[in-house]
Amino acid sequence: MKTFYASITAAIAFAFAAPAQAVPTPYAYPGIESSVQYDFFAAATGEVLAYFVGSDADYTTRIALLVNGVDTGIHGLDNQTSVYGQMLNFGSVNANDRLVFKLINVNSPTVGPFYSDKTLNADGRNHIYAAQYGGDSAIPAGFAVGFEDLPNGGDFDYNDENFVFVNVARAPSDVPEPASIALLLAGAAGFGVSRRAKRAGTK
Ligand SMILES: [Ca+2]
Ligand SMILES: [Ca+2]
Repeated sequence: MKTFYASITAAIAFAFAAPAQAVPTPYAYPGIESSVQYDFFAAATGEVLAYFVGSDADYTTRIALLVNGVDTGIHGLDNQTSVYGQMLNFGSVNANDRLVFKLINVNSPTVGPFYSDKTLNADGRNHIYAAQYGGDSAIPAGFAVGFEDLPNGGDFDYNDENFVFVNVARAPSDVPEPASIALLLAGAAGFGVSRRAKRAGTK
């Protein structure tokens, strides 16, 4: 019996120690330019970390960071050689420092660079999509960001190099996701219908 309980305990411990590896959600509307702008800030005073998620791209790219408009000079996580969960430390920043991520094309330097801030992109296109990520066994919780590496947005699949950035917050003034707006509108419309129905005495 002791052995039975021991193996059950071991099985439970294993289940909690090695959860299934979740992967940040891919961009939901490939082919369509993301309309959501992201203004990133340091959530707290401390290190900003980048974790490599994956890449579906022919170009060779790396990630870099501007803090309050100044390039840290640190870049890495080559998309052709990095593995899931590989980390790059951008060093320490102060809470509320403005963060702009920059995708560098290593072999074709005339392509890009592309920034998380759309207004800095030479083509004026939005080259990232982003979403909160809860973390997994290899990558902590943070902001999942996928880059589009083609000039003018190319195929807009936003999977050309993907990361999770840690110690990053989004500006509260940013516009909500289109999906959230649609839900809000649907909710408001439903509320209006039920009020009208009540007034008309049909329900
Ligand atoms: Ca791709
Ligand atoms: Ca692409």
